[in-house]
Amino acid sequence: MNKYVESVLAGVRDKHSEQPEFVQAVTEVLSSLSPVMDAHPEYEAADLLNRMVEPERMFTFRVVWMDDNGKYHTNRGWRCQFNGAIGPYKGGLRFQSNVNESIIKFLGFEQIFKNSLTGLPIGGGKGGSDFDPAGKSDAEIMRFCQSFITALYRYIGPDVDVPAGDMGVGGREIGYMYGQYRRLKGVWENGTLTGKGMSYGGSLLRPEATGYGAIYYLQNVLHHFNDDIKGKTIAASGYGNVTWGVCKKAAELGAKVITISGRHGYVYDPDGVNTEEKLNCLLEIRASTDGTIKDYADRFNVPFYAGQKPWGVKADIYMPCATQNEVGMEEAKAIAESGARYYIEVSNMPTLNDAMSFLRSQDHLTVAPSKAVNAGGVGVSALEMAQNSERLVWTAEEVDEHLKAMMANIHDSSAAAAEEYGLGYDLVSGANIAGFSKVATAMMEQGVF
Ligand code: 2IT
Repeated sequence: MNKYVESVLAGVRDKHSEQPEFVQAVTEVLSSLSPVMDAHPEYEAADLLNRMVEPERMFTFRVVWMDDNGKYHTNRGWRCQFNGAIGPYKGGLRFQSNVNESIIKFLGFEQIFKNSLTGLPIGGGKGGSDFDPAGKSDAEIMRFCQSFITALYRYIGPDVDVPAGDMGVGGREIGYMYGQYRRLKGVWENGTLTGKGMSYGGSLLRPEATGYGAIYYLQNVLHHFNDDIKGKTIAASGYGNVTWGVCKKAAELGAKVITISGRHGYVYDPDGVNTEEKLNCLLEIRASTDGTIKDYADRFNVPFYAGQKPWGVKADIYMPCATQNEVGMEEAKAIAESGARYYIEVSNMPTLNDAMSFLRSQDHLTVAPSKAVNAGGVGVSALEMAQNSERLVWTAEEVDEHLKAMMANIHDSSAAAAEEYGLGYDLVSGANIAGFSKVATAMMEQGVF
């Protein structure tokens, strides 16, 4: 490993030992950058890597809200404005009880390179709260969102920082946040949030974009091997917005998603999650306050494996779509033994470092990284910003064309970056190098700060 990369990594591990997810994400990216640092000594001279692993700014704030019984609750909110070298900070908000500084920083760090890969002018950011939306009424969600944005509104804006959804934050939450933002600022600045409803400036296809983009990316990988998606079986995890989009596009292209999963276990549906009724069932489970993925198994009379993950099921393609760290060493071994040929990460950082190294070392497996595969989501968010600033609405066909071209470009530029450094068809290193290079160039050109 390049000495400079090694020293920066050692520093991050030392300084942030209490932030394991952040250390993991930094390790994954920096491990790919040795050949770049060898070729560009000027980056070390400018101490570029130490600058990149430190957020430009990050803040926490108090979010107080009242439940339906008149009782007060206090949560913590975060926003990390990690890197603004190529555009306004851009990234989602995650509402989940396990959210902490490490998780927000890992997501923000990933977002820098992901957003760069889209080819659009967006910097990296992320935010959220340790608020748990499960079981909350609509009125409670509204009061929480209003309180959250009251604390944050001074620090965001269409040219400053543009939040969006992530886990626990969908169209409903974005609506309540935009309503409060508009009330506080008294201006029509709908480009300050993305993932909006269509009635006030949302983009067609934004809900589908992450899942559709992942399948388009997969098609590019298959194309590289003269392979085709038609007839393929896909083992996926999760059952949220991203998994839904993956199932929908896979079905349209003649592939079958045969597993989906939740906290309590996984569903095996050999016919595939591919009818309108099945796809809608996912949406219903997500929208209900007490639904679980087992409801799907009961309704469609397919097996449910309580307490288990789908890894090891026989499938052509694996697509983890649930959350970070869902695949450790044990799961990676099961995946390698399953005979699958493609491991396509979708959720942010689903694979632990050692499991990722193991999977990448398997000759029969092609591995693709989440920061490239799931970039269609934030990419269409950037298209939503463009539509908002132009005060017009693109058709679904126009958005889809852009999304397809974007995913092809992300795949091709990653492959080209790996090739340039003599790494062969290495989509993981390639994505890190391609994403890094644009941000590095912008930082160098803008001087030291
Ligand atoms: O992880 C992600 O890229 C997102 N949650 C979407 C971010 C965005 O700004 O659309």
